[in-house]
Amino acid sequence: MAHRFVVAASRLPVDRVEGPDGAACWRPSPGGLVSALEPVMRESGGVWIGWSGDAGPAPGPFRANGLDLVGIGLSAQLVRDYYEGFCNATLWPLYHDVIAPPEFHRRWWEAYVTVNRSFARAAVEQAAPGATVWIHDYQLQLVPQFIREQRGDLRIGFFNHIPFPGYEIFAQLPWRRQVITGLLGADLLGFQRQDGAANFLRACRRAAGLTTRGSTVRVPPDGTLGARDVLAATFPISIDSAALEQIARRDSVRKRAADIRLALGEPDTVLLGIDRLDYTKGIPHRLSAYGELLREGRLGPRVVLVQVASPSRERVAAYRVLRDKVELAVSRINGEHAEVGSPPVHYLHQSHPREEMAALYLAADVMLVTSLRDGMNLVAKEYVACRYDETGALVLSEFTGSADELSGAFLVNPHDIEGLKDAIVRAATISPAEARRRMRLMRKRVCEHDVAHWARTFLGTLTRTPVGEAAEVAL
Ligand code: GDG
Repeated sequence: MAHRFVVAASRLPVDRVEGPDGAACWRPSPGGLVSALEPVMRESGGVWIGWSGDAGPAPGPFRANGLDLVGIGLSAQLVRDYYEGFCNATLWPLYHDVIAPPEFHRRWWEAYVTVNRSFARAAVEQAAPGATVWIHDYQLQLVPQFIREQRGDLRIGFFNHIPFPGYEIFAQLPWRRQVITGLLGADLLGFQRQDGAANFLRACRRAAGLTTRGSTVRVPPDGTLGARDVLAATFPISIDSAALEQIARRDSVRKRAADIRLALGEPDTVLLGIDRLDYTKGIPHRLSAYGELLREGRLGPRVVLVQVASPSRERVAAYRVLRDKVELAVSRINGEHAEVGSPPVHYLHQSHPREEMAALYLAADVMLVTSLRDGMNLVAKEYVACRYDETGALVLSEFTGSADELSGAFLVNPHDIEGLKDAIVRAATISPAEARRRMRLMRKRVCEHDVAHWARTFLGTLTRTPVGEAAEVAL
C-alpha cells in the first residue's frame, strides 16, 4: 500500500478488546495525538504504524475507526527487553534527569535496535514516493536513520514528547552516538522546550563531533545518511481544547462535578492531582507539602485532596517501589488527620473515562502539577480548558514544558517544600478577581494554541524543509 502520510508511534491509536462473540476487536483509544493527526490522516490517505500493547504477532494491516493501521508485533522477550527495559528503565529515567537510576544492558539495546528496524521496515513498505513520515518519541529514535538509509525520497519528521536531557546526563548512555545518528536521519526534529533542542544540538557537537549553525546540524557526506542539514526546533504540544471544553460544558458533566463535591462532604477547598503513577510527577513531594499544611492548619479544616494516580508500567521495578511509597504517605496523612467518614486524601489508583476526568477538573478549586521533570504536562492544559467560567487556580512546577506557556499559574520548584506550601495556600485563598485574571490569561493561550495548531506548525515546517522531490502533505 502506498501512503502519502505515514505516522509511526510506539502505540496504535486503538486497543485490542474482546468482542461480544469472544473474538478480538479494536476499540479506539482516543488521545491528543490521534485527534490532532486524524484530519491530516484522512485528507492525505495516511497510515498509522504502532504496537498494540500486547505480546504476540503483528495483527497485520487493518482498518479501525476509519483509519488505516499497521501493527508491529513484539514477542514477550522483546516486550521485556525493548519496552520495559530499554524504553522504560533506560531512556525514560535518563531523559528525566536520572530521577530514578537508569539501567544499561547490552541485551536491551539490541532489542531496541531490532524493534526500531521493524518500525522502519513497515514505514518504508507503506510510504509512497516522496511521502511524509512523522515518527514519535523516545521509543523510536533510530527509525529516522533506518528509513533514510533506504529511502532518500521521503520527508522525515521526528517529535520528542519527553525532555531531551543536558549533555552531562545524556553522555552516560553507552549508545549516545548511535542515538544521535539515528535521529539525524530526520529532516526536522521537534522538541517541547527550547532547552531540549539546545541540549540536542550540544549532544551533536559533543558526542558526534558535528558542526551546528543556529538550529541546524550539518550531517557530513561521509556517513550513510548523505550530506544534509537537519533542523532542530521547538513545537510545544497541546490538547484538543475546544473538544474538552465541550465535554466540560455538558449538563451531565457539570452535575457529576457537583455530585463529586457533595460526596467529598462539601469542603471549602478541593485540591486535585491527576497523574500517571510515575516518579517524574512529584506525587510524594505534593503529599509532603499537603501533610505539613494540614498539620499546621494553614488550609482550614474543610479541605480535601483528590489524587488520581492512574496505573502505569506496573511490571517495572521503580514503579512498584513508587506505588508503595505513595500509598504509605497517603495512609499516614489519613491516619493522622481523618475523622470517620472524612479522609483528607481521596486516593484513586484507577483509570477514569474522559467525562469523569472533566468532572474532576470542574470540581477542583486548585489543580496541583508538581512534576520533577515533564516534557509538557497535558493535565495542566486540560484543567485550564475545562474552566470555562474562569474560576480555579493552577499550581504548576517550573520543570514542566507547560510552565513556559501558562503564565497565570503559581509556579513552583517542587523540591522546595516550603515554597510549594506557600503556593498552595496562595492558590487556595486567591480572590475571585485574581483567579479570573490568571485563568483568562491561561485560557487564551490554551484555546489559541491547541493540538491542531501544534500539528499544523510542525508539518508546515517539515514541508518547507527542502528535500529532493518530496510531495506536499495536504494540511
Ligand atoms: C508524555 C510526556 C507530554 C491520565 N489518567 C487518566 C487519563 N490521563 C491522561 C491525561 C492526559 C494524559 O493522560 C497524560 O498526559 P501528560 O502530558 O500529563 O503526561 P504523560 O503521560 O507522561 O505524557 C508529557 C505528553 O507525553 C504529550 O507530549 O506532555 O510530558 O511525559 O491527557 O488526561 N485519561 C483518562 N483516564 C485516566 O485515568 N481518560
